[in-house]
Amino acid sequence: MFNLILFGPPGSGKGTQSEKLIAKYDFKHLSTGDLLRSEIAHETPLGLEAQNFMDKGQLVPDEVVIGMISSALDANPDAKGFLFDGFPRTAAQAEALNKLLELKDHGISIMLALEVSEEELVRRLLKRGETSGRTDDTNEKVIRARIAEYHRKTAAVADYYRQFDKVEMVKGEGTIDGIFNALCSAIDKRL
Ligand code: B4P
Repeated sequence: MFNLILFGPPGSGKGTQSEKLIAKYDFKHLSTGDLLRSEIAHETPLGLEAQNFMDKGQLVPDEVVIGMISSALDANPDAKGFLFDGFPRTAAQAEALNKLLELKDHGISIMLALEVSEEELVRRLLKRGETSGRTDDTNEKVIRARIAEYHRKTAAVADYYRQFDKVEMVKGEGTIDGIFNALCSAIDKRL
């Protein structure tokens, strides 16, 4: 089983590149952002709780996202590998993921970390906000809060995987296809 984490700040292209990677490698895509937005769209109690955090640019509580990932892993017993997109985002989520994968005798094969400057992130997310209908993309203050939350709680998650030599940094600025090719080369070296 090949399990990949696509990592990076908000707007770094995780969702964009995930779509291309799952088409090429047949990973099962698990995006906590997409799972949360689906709960919001269905107006479930979990979705209503999550929306409060997302609208402020804050991370949703760990127990909520860990529960979602645990159910998604159980629901896909035959997957050849998972692409985790936007998860783990805290040290507690990284530890929980480790335990969940250990139960299946597996681990993380590689973390691909996209690097993008803050001004480019803000520019991309504001642009997406013009058409996406995502409330967390329309307000620059909320976008900057998401980036600050990334530096406060998420960036250090890469250090956790670095100690096991699992991290490959990839420049996340340039053409979408150029970035995709760089991600594929890093994967192919470890497949
Ligand atoms: P996510 O849904 O994970 O999304 P994101 O970080 O905003 O964006 P992503 O990096 O996927 O960017 P994309 O490819 O779309 O998170 C949203 C919220 O959900 C979080 O703030 C948090 O509240 C909550 N959440 C999710 N997971 C959580 C967790 N594990 N724990 C707690 N809370 C959690 O790209 C952005 C834009 O850039 C797009 O418009 C795209 O077209 C454009 N773009 C992409 N690549 C480009 C390129 N090379 N050049 C130019 N533009 C590009």
